[in-house]
This record gives sequence, structure tokens and C-alpha cells, in this order.
Amino acid sequence: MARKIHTLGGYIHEYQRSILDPEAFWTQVADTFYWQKKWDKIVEWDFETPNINWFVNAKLNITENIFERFLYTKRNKPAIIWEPNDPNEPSITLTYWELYEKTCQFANALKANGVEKGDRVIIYMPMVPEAAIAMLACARIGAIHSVVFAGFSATSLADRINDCSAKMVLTSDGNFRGSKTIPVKKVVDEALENSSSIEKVIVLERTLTPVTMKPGRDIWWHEAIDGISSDNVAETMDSEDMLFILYTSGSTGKPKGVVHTCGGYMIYTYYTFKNVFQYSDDDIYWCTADIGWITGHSYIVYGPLLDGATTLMFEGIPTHPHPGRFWEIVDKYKVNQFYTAPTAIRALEAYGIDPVLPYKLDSLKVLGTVGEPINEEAWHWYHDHIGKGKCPIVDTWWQTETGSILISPLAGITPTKPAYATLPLPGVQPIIVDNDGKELKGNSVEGNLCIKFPWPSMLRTLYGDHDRCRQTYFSSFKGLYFTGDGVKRDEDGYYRILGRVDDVINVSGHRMGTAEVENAINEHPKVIESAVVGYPHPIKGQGIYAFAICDMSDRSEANLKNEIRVTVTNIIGPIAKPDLIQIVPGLPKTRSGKIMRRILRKIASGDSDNFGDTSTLLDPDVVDKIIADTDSAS
Ligand code: 7RM
Repeated sequence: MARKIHTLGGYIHEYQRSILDPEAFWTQVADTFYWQKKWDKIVEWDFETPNINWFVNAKLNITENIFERFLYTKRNKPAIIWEPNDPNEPSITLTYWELYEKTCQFANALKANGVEKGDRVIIYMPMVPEAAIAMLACARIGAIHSVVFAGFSATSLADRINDCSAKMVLTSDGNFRGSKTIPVKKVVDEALENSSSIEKVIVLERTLTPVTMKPGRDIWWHEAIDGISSDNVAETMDSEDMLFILYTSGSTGKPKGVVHTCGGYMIYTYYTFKNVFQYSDDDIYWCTADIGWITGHSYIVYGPLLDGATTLMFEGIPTHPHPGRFWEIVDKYKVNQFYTAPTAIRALEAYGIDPVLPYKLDSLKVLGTVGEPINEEAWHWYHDHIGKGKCPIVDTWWQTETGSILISPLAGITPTKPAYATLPLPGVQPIIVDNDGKELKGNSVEGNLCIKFPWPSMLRTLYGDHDRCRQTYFSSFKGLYFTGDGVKRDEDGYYRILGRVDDVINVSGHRMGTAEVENAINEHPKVIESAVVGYPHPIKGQGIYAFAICDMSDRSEANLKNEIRVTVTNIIGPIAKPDLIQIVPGLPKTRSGKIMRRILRKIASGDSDNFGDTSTLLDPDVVDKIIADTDSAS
């Protein structure tokens, strides 16, 4: 298949071509796809509004490019291999043909239950093949899916359902996660007490956890597909019709519904998957992300399947039933490309190399990381003990908003450098600016990472709030997409991502707004005010440190902290639970009332001098009081 880069010279050539003649470059990539009608123009754009259209007026269905396109060549090739949470339960393999049939059948079941083109469908499911089938079935009929990570609470789920006025929820009776069974249907029931748009809930039987089925609203998955045909003609979609919404955190309290559209997302997830991982036809590829995150969308489901790859899906967690589980799975299926998060690497590194030793790992050709900066130590451990020194590591930088990988090595083709995402992929034009928006040219510079030209899989809007999209991404620096990340371009021109420059923290690769966590903490009746910052955490990358002003009159400190953690778990989910809470007499605020997080970040990371300019602080004494009491944080 066309457009796979094989050499360093090939990369340089393709990169140049993509910048000098984007029209010709993208035409050549897109020509290998099946379009019901081709485009009138490759791209039309304006970063002020913003208004971005790729493959203008083209018509397609992304699932036709996964199924119909491969019917003769890949019919019996495994599309999805599924490894269950419990290693003793049989695994499942679905060939391209089988996945096609199941997708079409479920697409028909969705239609039979009232879902139409343009309707929003929430997917709140475990990591089982049906979750991928659900996404593809929505895409097949032009319904817009919004996958919500099944670890989110009922409140978070309800917020997302309400924000997009979803018509249907797809869920399961329960989820297996390590030794736990999570009753997710119950969470859905609770969420639906506070939402009115949902007409039907389809429930997959997975754990046999008892559930209450509400008559007229709830249907079992197996009953919904019973007797349903798998003949389905794909809906015709405009290139710029919505494919999905995925909620992500920003620096304010309210999650943002990032919108991706059909044509551009298809082209760039495919192109980046193929080139970054250097997938070859008989390879087995495994990405350990959850489909609730963008990585699961682009690099478990869409990217690999658009390339006709075999993608492995794992239901469980890295440490169950033992901390060698990942490596056991690599050997069991002879995985060739393995893609995970730095936090998982560090968590497994903490067990030492004993759990790795029983496994050969000799099938591995490529290792990848995503989600947060990888520290050099973890990089070397991964490289030496998992890759046995022979597998290139692709440190892939991208975002929910970018849809696909933008900065990364191409495995075995372009050089790697520990802790560096290295070079932009063809079609990506990064630019570094200082805080005044002045471009920092040349090498050995550090500043704000922006992108100056559109790429096909970029976000188009935030669902229901285009102006927030403009403000968040396109207004900080005129004419540029601002990523929110700080970056360094070193003496060789390689990019190293330095982390967020806004009030977003990254805990175990999960993005969270500090405001979101603060809002949840403040829901506790005894909390008067709180401020949340990230601090360096040996495994999670960043931990959550909460400073809270509380009414301590009728609670012990330990009880209160426990209750705050329960409150946060109930409102957002366990991933947002503070690691450390310090009860404080006040918070460092400016005269205008803004919390100076810069100071709290320093305190939380154990650094108690050189606070820089504190002249705008309302009450400088409060800083000393907080520092004197940091030992009480627990
Ligand atoms: C794919 C994903 C996006 C934020 C991003 C960065 C951070 C992601 C890397 C990274 C350093 C990397 N989407 N980030 N990848 N930082 N090196 N390779 O993670 O929307 O959930 O998060 O994650 O700060 O802005 S995300």
C-alpha cells in the first residue's frame, strides 16, 4: 500500500514535499482510500474563526474503508484479538469478515432502536470487542459516538450525556478489572436520574452482575441483535460530518467535547499508524490504552483497522494476576509492536526485573510510549529490559485535540533520543513562540509549542461551544493552534516536550483540569476553599496535591481527608483522588483574588525558596505558614 516511508532520506523527502506542496502530498495519501465522491479541494482553512475543512465536499464512510476495501485481501485476517481480564478465560479472535458482520448487525440493531444519522450515542463499556463494534456500528450509520471512560462517576457521565443530548447509552452489566468487578450498569442508572435525553440503554452481559432493567428503556445486547440481519449499506457521510465527540479536561471546570470529523481523521490516523509503528502485514500490534481515551480511538480501533492490521485488545490491568501479565501476553500472541504509557512502564519497573525474566519477548520489533513525558530512567529500562536493546522506542507526542500523532520518531527509520519526541511527522508544521507570541527561530530554544498549518485530524470545534474552541486553542497566539505544552528544540533540532504550561495536570497519563478537581473537593460541606496542583510522583508522573481551607470544628483531620477523597471519587472518579491533602489556614492569592498556583506548585514539589515575584500577594505570611506545615500533608 502506498505512502509508507522506508528510509531516513524518504522521511526528509516526504516531509519537505508535505510542506512545499500539501495539495499534492495529501492527494497522494487520500487517493488510496475508497471515496463515494472525491473532494473538490484538499483543504480550506482559517485559524482565526477557526474554520477548517479537509477534503472539501468529499463523501465517504470510514467503515467502508475498513471493511469493503479489504473484503478480498483481508477477509480471513484477524482484525481484533481480544485477551480477557482472566487469563483462564478463552481469548477471542475476530477476522475482518467477522468484525464486518458484527458491525453491520449491530448497526442495524441501533437503527431498529431509533438511532439515526447525527444522533449522539454514549459508549460506557469495558475493553471488550463489543466496544469497538459499538464505535464502528455508530460510524457505519452516521451516529456520533462519545466514549466515556468506564472509570468515570455517575455525575461525570451525566454531565457528558447532557452536554451532547445523547439519545442512547451502550454499557455492560459490569466490568472486570483485575480482581474487582465494577457494577457499571448501576452507575448508568444513577446518571440517568439526572439526564432526560436518553431513550434507550443497550446492556452487554459480561460479568453476570445482577442489574435492574427498566422496561421500555433497557434492552440486553444479545436480545437487540437477535434475528437482526447483517446486511447494511454504509451511510454516506460528508468529509466534514462529525465522526465522534471525546470529552477531555481543560483548565476550567467543565470538560470540553472535542469534535473530530470523518475524512481528515480517517486519513491521518491511518497515515501516522502505518509510518510511526512501521506495521507490516503479518504483524500483531498491541496498544494497551483504554478506548475511553483518544489513544484507544486512534491506535486501537481506527488507525490499525484502516491499515488492515491485527490489533490486540486487552480487558485487564498490567498487574493482574501478576506483574508479568503484559509480558506474558506479548509472548502468548507474539506481539510485534507494543504501545503503552510511561506510567505503566514506571509502575512495572517498580517490581524489578524478576517478573520480566520468564518471558522471551523476542517477537517485539517496536516499542512506543504516549501520554506524558517519559523520564530517561524509564526510557532505558523499557529499552534494555523489554526491547532487549534492539527495539526502537517511538515517543509519540499528540493530544485528544490533534487526533493523531504529530511529533514522533518513525520506528527504525528516524533517530530516537531518550525523552525526546524528536521530529514532526509529514504534514506537521510546529513553531515555538515566546509568551509574547514572537517566533523563536533556529535551534536551542524553549517556549510554547504551536502548530502553524492545519493537519487532517485536528479538532474542528468543541461540541456546542465553538467560541470556547477559538478562545482555548486559537486566541493565545494569532494565527496559530496553541497546544498548551511547553517544548524545547535542542541543538540538533529535536523536540522535547516539557509538559503543560496551563492549569492542566497529567496523572498517569490522564489529563485533568486543576479546576475540575477543586470543584469536586469544594462540594464537601466542610471545605471552604481549595487549590490543586500537580507534583512530581515517581510512578504517576504527576500526583495530585490539594491545599484546602476547611471547617475543622467537628471532624478529625484524618476523617475529613478521607471524606474529601470519597467526595472526589463520587464526583469525578478514582483517577482524580488527591494523593496528598494539606489543610491550610489560607491560600496565596493576588489582590485580584487569583490563586498563585506557581507558588503552590513549588511548595508541593518540596522547593521552599525563590518564589519569584510575590509582591502582588495579598497576604505573604500565608506562604510561610503553608511551608511550615507541609509535613502534615497526607
Ligand atoms: C495522546 C494523549 C495530551 C497531553 C499533551 C502533553 C501530554 C502526550 C506526550 C505528552 C510528553 C509525549 N492525549 N503528552 N504525549 N507529553 N511526551 N509523548 O495523551 O489529550 O490525553 O493528553 O499529554 O502534555 O498536551 S491527551
